[in-house]
Amino acid sequence: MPRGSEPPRPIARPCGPALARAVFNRLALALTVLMPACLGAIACAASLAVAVRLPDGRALPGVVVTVQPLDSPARPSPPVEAVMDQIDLAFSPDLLVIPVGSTVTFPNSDRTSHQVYSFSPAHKFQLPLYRGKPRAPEHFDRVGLVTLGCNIHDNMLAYIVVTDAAYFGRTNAAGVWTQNSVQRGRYRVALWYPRLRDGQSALQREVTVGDGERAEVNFRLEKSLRPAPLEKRPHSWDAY
Ligand SMILES: [Cu+2]
Repeated sequence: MPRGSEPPRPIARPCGPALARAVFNRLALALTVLMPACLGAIACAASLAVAVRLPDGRALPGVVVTVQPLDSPARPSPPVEAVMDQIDLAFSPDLLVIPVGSTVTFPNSDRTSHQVYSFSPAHKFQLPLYRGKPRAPEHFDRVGLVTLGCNIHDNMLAYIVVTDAAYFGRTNAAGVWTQNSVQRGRYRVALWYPRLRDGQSALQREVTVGDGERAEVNFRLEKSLRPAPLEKRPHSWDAY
């Protein structure tokens, strides 16, 4: 019989156990192909650790750490939707670090009304006297420090750090902040904390992160902390 006249053969389509085996084999093949690339990427991933200590050597928790690339344009993190509540006549939390372009909602969980405001150039606003949930979140589209207060209660104080940093966070109880999967390159590491007295230059440091290495930056403050602004009020900026 000429080849062209062979009767059409049914196409074999695996099903049941055969289908499971076929899927498994394909996954195994994909993993075999991809694994060397993944291992390479993991091997190349670098980490950055930033430690902050007081002049007497004690660790300082809660410090805001921002990391900006020096060899490339800013790479801000994606915006987030954050919440800053008002509980027992205090902002909660009273320190937020958010990527530029983020929004913050200011619910009021107290029985009394609050009137939240900011005179900071990075975001001036005032919410009308309210309880419960305000109408719309505030949009923070400029980099900078925003200091918040309440027109009714002078002891209410909070900070929002709006940043376009590639990486950011806060130091933990050991005074250390660590970022994994850092791209290689030169960076400027900067610190912010409400009670710092050191000058700007002492609070910044350049660091070069190479492939696969753990880079470390150690800050030892030169000056002791200024007194907490509202010493007797609850606050959380020491937390992390
Ligand atoms: Cu208030």
